[in-house]
This record gives sequence, C-alpha cells and structure tokens, in this order.
Amino acid sequence: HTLADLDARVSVCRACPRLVEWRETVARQDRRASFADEPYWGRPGPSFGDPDADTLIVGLAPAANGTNRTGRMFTGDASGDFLYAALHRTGYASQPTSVGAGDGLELDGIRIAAAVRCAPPANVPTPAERATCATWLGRDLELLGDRLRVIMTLGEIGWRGVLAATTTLGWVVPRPRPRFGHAAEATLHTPTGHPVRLVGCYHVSPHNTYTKRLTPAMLDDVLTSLRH
Ligand code: DU
Ligand code: SF4
Repeated sequence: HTLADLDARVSVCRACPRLVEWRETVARQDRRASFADEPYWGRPGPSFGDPDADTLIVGLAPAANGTNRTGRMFTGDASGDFLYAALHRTGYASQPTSVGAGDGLELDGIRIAAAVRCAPPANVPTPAERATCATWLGRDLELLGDRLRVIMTLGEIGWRGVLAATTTLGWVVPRPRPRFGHAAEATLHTPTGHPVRLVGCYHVSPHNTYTKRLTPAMLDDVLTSLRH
C-alpha cells in the first residue's frame, strides 16, 4: 500500500457512529452561513503534504467548517491560516495560504495528519474515538517508514495519539510516558531501533493564538527546531 491508497481508504471510514453523524449533518444541513452554497467534503480528513516527508505534524481533529468543508488538513479556518503562514515563513510551504484542492499548495518535507480524522462536536472527541482513529495514524507512521525523523504535535490530544499509535506498533516509548508541553521533547524508537524525535507545540487554535499563549514567533521557533 502507498500513502495515496491510505488517503483513499481513510476518506471512507465510518468506524465512529457519533462522528459520522456529526460530519455528515454539518455538511448536509448545518453549514456556516458564509459557506451555505459551497460543497462540503463531509468525510474524514486524509493526511496532506509531501509523500517523502521526514517530518509529520499531528493536529487534533478537523473543524466542522474547516477540513470537514475543504477536505484538506488545517484548511479553511483560522487555525489553518495561522499554521500555513508559519509553514511558509519557515520554508516548508510553497505559499502562505491553504484554500483547498487546486490552489497549488505544496509542502516540502512535511506531512500533516490528525489524531482524529473526523470533525467532533465541540472539537472534543471521546476517548473511544481517539483510540479507534489512532489506527489510521499508525498506518501513516508505518508508510512513512524509516524516512521519518520528527513528529511534532499541535496540542496534547495529538501527543497522546502519537504515543498510543506508536505503542501499538511496538515502538519503544520512554517510561514514564513523556508529558506534553510547548517545546517538550522526547525520543521514540521504532522496532528496528530507528530514533524519532517527538516535539510538542501548543495548538494553533484561536483560543491560544488570540490570547498570545502561542505567538507566530513561538511557532516559527518550534518549526525551525525540527530541522536540527
Ligand atoms: O497528486 P500528488 O502529486 O500526489 O499530490 C497530492 C497533493 O499532495 C497535492 O495537492 C499537493 C500535495 N503535495 C505536497 O504538498 N508536497 C509534495 O511534495 C507532493 C504533493
Ligand atoms: Fe474513522 Fe477516524 Fe473518522 Fe472514527 S474518527 S470514523 S476512526 S476516520
């Protein structure tokens, strides 16, 4: 299987009934007024970016009117605008904005995934939904293989999703389990002994960016540190 096969398969997943209902209801009848006439994706969000990436960014979950509308990770909402501007400033993205399919955006060296691929009500997935979707994250990790050097998570849900997925895959995860924090770091090892850095970053949600808990400079610093 290739990453393109994986993207196709995750796009039709229906494993979490509550999230299937929510993603489809928003897409069908609860669109934000400003997007009322637009087509909505209404499905799980596949990962996006460079298939030869050595760096994986892991977010929380699609926004109901963001990725759930555009079908691309972090695309179509304020969180994504903040993230892609930073990826462009730090040389990972070909342009500072992500609008959706056909806009010409390419990422270089980076792939973006999420701990949960379907938009959850109030942006809060249940523990069972997180556990179920960790399987898809694990498949992304397996397909990136030994090219993968760094995983950066935006927020604690992503951090925990990575620890769950890698533990299931038989990676060596430090004990006690590393704790999430902004610029927190740990080293995981794949079953073949290949080291992978895990780096934490506060999530790019408006809750964090409007209050300046996460500033553009803080995000740029973490992104730049991924290259070291
Ligand atoms: O069709 P494709 O070349 O595999 O690209 C699919 C999708 O992935 C495209 O919308 C751009 C993105 N992408 C990227 O961001 N960086 C790459 O190096 C290659 C593809
Ligand atoms: Fe499938 Fe993940 Fe969506 Fe659940 S959240 S339905 S596991 S893609």
